[in-house]
Amino acid sequence: MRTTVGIIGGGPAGLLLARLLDRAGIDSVVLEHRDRAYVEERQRAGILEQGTVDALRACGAGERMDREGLVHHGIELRFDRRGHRIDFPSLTGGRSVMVYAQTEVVKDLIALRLAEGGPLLFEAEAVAVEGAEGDNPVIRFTHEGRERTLSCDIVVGCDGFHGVAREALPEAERRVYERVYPYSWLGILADVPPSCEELIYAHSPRGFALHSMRTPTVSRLYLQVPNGTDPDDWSDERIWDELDARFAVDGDWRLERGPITQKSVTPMRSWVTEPMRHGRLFLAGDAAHIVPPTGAKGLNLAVSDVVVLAKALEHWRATGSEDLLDAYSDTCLRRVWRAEHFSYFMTTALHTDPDQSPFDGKLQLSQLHRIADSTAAATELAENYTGLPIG
Ligand code: RFL
Ligand code: PHB
Repeated sequence: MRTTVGIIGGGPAGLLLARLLDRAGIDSVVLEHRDRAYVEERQRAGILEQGTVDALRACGAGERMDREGLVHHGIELRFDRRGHRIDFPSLTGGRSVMVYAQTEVVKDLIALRLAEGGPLLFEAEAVAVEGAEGDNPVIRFTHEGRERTLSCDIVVGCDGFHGVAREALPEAERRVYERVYPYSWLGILADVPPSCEELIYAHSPRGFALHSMRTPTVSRLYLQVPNGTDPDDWSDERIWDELDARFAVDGDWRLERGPITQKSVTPMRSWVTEPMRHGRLFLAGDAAHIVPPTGAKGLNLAVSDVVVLAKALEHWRATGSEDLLDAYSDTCLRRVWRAEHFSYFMTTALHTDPDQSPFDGKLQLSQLHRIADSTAAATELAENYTGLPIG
């Protein structure tokens, strides 16, 4: 097999890149390790930044999102038993976010690729990238029980945190930056209408909680739990009781309960590998960087990486110039590090570190009050949350 751009991974990064290349008339092949149902049902992100929404619309993948997605103009920060609303449009010159699940973005992009685009192979596992230093890199992969190779002009590793593409970057050239947090998230999906119109990020003496949503009838909620927590140790009743305790406010507010349909635990990590390119191999999305989910940035970073890369590839095909490809890693990393800082900030401001002192707890509350009381501090949060322009 031969193609111009070989894409490893059919998550949001790989699928969107393939769509952007289809639209630019550049052929590509997507290799996805898992089957279609697995990729379409994997529960993950829920918040799309303005730039992500714009990018999906611009490539013709925004039709169902515009019909079913929920536009949100703010979030609530809840602490000291009170809610404080952060209004995005007034603080950012009109920006907002969209609640539209990653599962739905992935379904839309897969449907478009299969209907209008080049090959997308499921259950095709890349095992190695070879020859990234030359003009003809090759992906070795297995599909339908056979070992195969895909020859490419360019290879893009969109294969997530556990992928193989970045192994092809020489050890001596790779730098890794990492922080692991001393807590995880227990996430649930529940068949109950959300108890709020906008997301609630709650700081409480018992730990962090987040109220999010998927649709007007499905709620998504998260609880900070210790690392190593087994979700089976948390009965449905225990989960609702703990959510109740962490969201408690003075005054009228009730958390509606309903049947829990999914439960899982996710560890929290910040992690960046640099550079995001080696020769003809490029990395995008979680293959190059991970953020803790508190800032809702992971999917949005995957989208901004591939928007930058698709433009650079288009420029290279049209002019033969590698200028934008050469700039790719630095262009992306600037945005990546901003999102890393914001995600770290949101995480450490809102979670209770098991080793934190009463002094640390007081500083956290002071920081949260500052955001609630100061337009400057709230603007800083709103600009980061709604996302910087891509490019
Ligand atoms: P993905 O989605 O991990 O996709 C990688 C794909 O590569 C495949 N793969 C391979 N294919 C072929 N050969 C191999 N050797 C392969 N190895 C792996 C995998 O099967 C998979 O299909 O990475 P991508 O595309 O970079 O997308 C990144 C996002 O998925 C991720 O950053 C977000 O989900 C993070 N995230 C959130 N991001 C947001 O922007 N907003 C949010 O609200 C948000 N909430 C979240 C999140 C992540 C969470 N978890 C579970 C980590 C909430 C949670 C709980
Ligand atoms: C989600 O809806 O899954 C979600 C929302 C906001 C976050 C993280 C996850 O910060």
